Amino acid sequence: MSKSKTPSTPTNAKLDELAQNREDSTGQLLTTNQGLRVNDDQNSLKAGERGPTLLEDFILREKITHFDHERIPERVVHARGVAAHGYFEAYDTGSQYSKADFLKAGTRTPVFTRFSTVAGSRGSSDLARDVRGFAVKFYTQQGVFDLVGNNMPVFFIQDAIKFPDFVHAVKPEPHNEIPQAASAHNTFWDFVSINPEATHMVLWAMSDRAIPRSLRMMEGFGVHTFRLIDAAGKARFVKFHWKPKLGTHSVVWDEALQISGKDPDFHRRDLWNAIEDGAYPEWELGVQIVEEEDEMKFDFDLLDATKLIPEELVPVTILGKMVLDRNPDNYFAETEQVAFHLGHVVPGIDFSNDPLLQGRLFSYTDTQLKRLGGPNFHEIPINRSLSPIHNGQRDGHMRQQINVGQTSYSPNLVNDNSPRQAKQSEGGFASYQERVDGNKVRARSQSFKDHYSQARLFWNSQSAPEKAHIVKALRFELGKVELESIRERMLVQLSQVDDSLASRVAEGLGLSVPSAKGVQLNLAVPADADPATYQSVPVKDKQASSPALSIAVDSPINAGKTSIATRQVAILAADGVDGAAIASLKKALEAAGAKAKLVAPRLGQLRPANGDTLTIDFSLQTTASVMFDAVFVPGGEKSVQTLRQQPDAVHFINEAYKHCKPIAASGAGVELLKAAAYAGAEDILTGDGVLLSKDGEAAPIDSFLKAMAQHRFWSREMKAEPKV
Ligand code: HDD
Repeated sequence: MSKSKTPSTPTNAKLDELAQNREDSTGQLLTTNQGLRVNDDQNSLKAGERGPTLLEDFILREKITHFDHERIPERVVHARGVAAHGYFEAYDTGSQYSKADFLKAGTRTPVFTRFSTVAGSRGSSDLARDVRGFAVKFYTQQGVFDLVGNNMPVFFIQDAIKFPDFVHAVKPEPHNEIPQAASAHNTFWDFVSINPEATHMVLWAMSDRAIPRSLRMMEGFGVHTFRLIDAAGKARFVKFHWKPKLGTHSVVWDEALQISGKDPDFHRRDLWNAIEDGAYPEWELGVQIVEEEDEMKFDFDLLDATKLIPEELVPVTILGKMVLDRNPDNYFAETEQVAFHLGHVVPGIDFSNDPLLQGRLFSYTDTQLKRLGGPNFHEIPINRSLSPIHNGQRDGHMRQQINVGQTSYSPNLVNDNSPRQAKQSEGGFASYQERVDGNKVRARSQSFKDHYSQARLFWNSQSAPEKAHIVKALRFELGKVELESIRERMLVQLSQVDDSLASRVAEGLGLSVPSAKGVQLNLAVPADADPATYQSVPVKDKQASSPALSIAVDSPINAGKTSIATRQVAILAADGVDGAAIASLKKALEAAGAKAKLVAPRLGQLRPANGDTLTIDFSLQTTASVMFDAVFVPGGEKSVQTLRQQPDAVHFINEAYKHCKPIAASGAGVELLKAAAYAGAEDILTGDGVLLSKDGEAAPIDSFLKAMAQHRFWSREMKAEPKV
């Protein structure tokens, strides 16, 4: 149940403005929508107690009619999402690059941020293998600015005209609407196997980035090249980045599959709880800046959304931070009705000619018209700008504003030409005057045609465990593909990236990598086209790898981010457990901002050996190891004996070990670990990230906390991987 907001709940100008639309029924009398107090809401109006219901019953009709109309179309993509309020605070770096007011040092701007998966329906699981949407609405003093990005810096296609095809291919297949929220099916892989421009993004989607541990632990990217315009009118190209304070971390695929069953709301719940607990998620916003004169200096095109700028070539300049500090009051009113659009910009921010971006500039308003039912969606409270709105736009469904006066046209003399155009010096938006000249063509620039170099850069930049995860993901996904021809063509695509990648995937599929000779890898061109016009242009790799692309614990993204704040630890216990060990672990975890939860064979009160009582948080039936980051088994002969008799307790350890999580045990707790050793994990007691203390010794708390900062111990699973 949602906690009521206390007066100390953080607020900001947007939240204050929303207050006029909030309704709180606490202590109130029931009314109709007309404010009429209702005397009986349990019985419809009938002709006699056992007679037919009367048409006269306006109360029944109002209630049922409203109910019948409750649903609106879900978003055609990014249907499943979760959002939170917060603020963006600018550092002193932004003003030299952009005249946007919200980037002036110290300025605090309210934001509403929505995270989403892409392919699944509104009710699908949070842990689908998928790209995550990362959309931020800034309520600036100069109007709304939306940064509508993803948690991956590139995209599947280069031109917006292909978006409906791509989405149709990844969504459930049209004849039977299977599978839900999954790319592991024929049509997705058919599409990407003949659209080589997707190859780079496919590797991202098969990587650990597609199964985040938490929405609070993922990066965000604006993907396209945008422009920042400074006060003197000078433009620079930029790529936007969000860097999470808690580092970038993922779960493993087997874990994701199980979380989807045990708690499909895992990410949603995690975000909600963190904010309710005051552990406010935080990201820094940064930009990679490219001077206009350097536009052509790269071996890829800045306008091509399937390419990233390696951070080693152009480092990220941090402009400010975003803190999410308040959950919405109402999911539908806020999270569902929020309407993002790339075309919501403020002076100081402008576009590039990226053809994917250009098409998006059309799509977002168009989709809101359908989804939210008309042109007044900007008046819905969550979408309302904080800066005043004055123009000649009038009427339409559900108009809220009551525009006074005789004129709704411009220019006019009847009302002294009001509202008049704003000069740039008054904050008027003027598009950047880029010089453009060219023939009207339907074409793709030759500079967009290298589809493999950056896919290879990404692959080369992954640590050995990350590579192993990509291989396994491809084996899983292609294993679900029913047509062998698609599997084979994908192997050819992968062999263009890296031979070992292709052969490792092929082995799992029981195939060998076919020769690329004669295979048409790009079907998005006429069959009789000259291959030179569509084949990938090989670029001599200037950069073999980009450490910034890895999310290994020692990668630059995670450097120095050793906090274990908000991590969840399961303490497995039964009656007779060593209460002192639990107390000291809880104390240490609390001090580090992490959470300890007591998991026992049943709910209720636990009776430790020292005579205390402790409240059990979960029974073994109501939770599972996949809900936690680490596990601790305290000693206490009786407790451990009980747990050893419980298959769920043994499985809990077994699974946590398999998912490479830190495990600690003190005293007799080690016996439960021994019972959990499975084939391939006989050395569970000596595995990396397993911390033990003998009877009479203190629990290995310090080393356990340090191990948690390592996130996972991939060496355990790497033992089973062939050396490459
Ligand atoms: Fe999109 C929603 C991100 C390409 C058309 N998109 C949507 C959302 C995000 C993105 C985060 C959810 C917004 C929310 O939370 O309400 N989309 C991206 C990124 C892209 C991208 C990072 C590539 C770089 N999108 C893209 C293209 C098109 C669209 C090429 C169409 C030509 N996207 C839409 C849409 C959606 C949408 C159909 C569905 C719901 C909505 O807009 O409001 O208009």
